[in-house]
Amino acid sequence: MPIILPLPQVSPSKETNPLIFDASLLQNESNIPSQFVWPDHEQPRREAPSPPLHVPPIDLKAFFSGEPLAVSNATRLVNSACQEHGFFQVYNHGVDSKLIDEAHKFMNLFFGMPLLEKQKAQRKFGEYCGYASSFTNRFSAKLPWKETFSFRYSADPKCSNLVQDYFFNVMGEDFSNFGRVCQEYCEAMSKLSLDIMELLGTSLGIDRSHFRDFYEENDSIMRLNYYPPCQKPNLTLGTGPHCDPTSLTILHQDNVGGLEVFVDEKWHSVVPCSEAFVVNIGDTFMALSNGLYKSCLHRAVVNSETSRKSLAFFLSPRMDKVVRPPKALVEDDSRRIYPDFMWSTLLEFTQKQYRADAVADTGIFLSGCTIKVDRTPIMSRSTHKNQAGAHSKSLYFFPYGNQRSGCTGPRRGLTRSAPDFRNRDGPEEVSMVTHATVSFLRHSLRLAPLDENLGSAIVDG
Ligand SMILES: O=C(O)CCC(=O)C(=O)O
Repeated sequence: MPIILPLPQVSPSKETNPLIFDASLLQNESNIPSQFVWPDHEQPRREAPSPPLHVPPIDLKAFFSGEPLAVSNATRLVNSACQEHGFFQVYNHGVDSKLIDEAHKFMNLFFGMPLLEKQKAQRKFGEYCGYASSFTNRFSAKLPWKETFSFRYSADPKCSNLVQDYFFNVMGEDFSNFGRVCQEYCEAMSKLSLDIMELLGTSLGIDRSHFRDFYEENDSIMRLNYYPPCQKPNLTLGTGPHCDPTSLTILHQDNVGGLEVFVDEKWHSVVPCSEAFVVNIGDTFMALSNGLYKSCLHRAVVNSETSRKSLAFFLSPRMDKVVRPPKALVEDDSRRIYPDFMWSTLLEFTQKQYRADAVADTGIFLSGCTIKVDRTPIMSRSTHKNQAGAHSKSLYFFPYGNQRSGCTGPRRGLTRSAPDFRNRDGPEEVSMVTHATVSFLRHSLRLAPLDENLGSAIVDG
């Protein structure tokens, strides 16, 4: 049975030799197509299993009891984990275990369907919602060994049935139960994320309702990840190394294991626990905390025996919210690390111009105020003013790890340092710079021969 077949055109300009990722065929193949083979230095091959990461378990019920010792334990653990790597777990979280089981059950049914059925919900180029099988129609190298199904959730009361309606509209009536379960699951995640925002606010010493209020009407993304078995698991990755551009990720993984986090120059595994959710800080919250809490590089590995599933809820603010740290986090040190921006701007950028899991290797990386493509500076502080046409010494780009957190790329020497720009000039100029520089980035990246790297961080990461 052939594995590589022509795909119907989705985005004509990009598809000269597309593949089809049909898990039912590929999972038994002893030779995987070369497009799934990652470069040597990014392959997960290893003699010994990755050491487990200490991901502190936080008892949310105890935190909300208000009992002083429980509160101080929870905030201390969260504070140190978030400053170090940004990962912790929550248990006693109040989410009904039956709902979680149902979501896993429907996921199994969905991903077990024939490819053509799943493709009814095929994600379109530049969008983040829909079914994607390994992004074979988008990229031609370093393909992830996975299928995903992503959809939007909004906590705005005007969008109360968004998820359910989406399922109905793209998949038809037969999927209304699946849609209902996903709607309920997203509502539970939205509620849980607001609780976690109280915990994060308290741990940062700010008003506990500050972040809860900020995310009250969140406009988030839910993604179902399915990783089929792979006969060459040491050559490929289920999800390439990336940081989440969103605010907070709440992940429920089944008991197979595969999530890994890059800390202290090494990959560490996150041991599954079905009663807990794994929570990690994303780039947007990193900016909101003025860089105090880290968004850290992570990836998912696959194995030869068992398929693996995870459900990821990516909390994001309402599109028009301005991401700006609370005063209490900047008043001692007036040096802001990131400029103001709106989530909608970053989302668009990540969808259209950027492939998160390719950055470590392929040469788009940021160092101080210089953007380099294939190690050639394309923009630096000194040239920025003319090229971008913006009156500023700042450079817009996104938090991408930080030296202090040890979040460096998997290959030594490619430092993912937080941009060394400072906002001392007030919001007006900064927002102008934000727009100008985003346009500049788009322009530059389009000109650069980097088609492979343009894509969706949200979905491909
Ligand atoms: O499946 C996992 O464990 C990780 C998923 C992930 O990092 C993502 O979906 O962005």
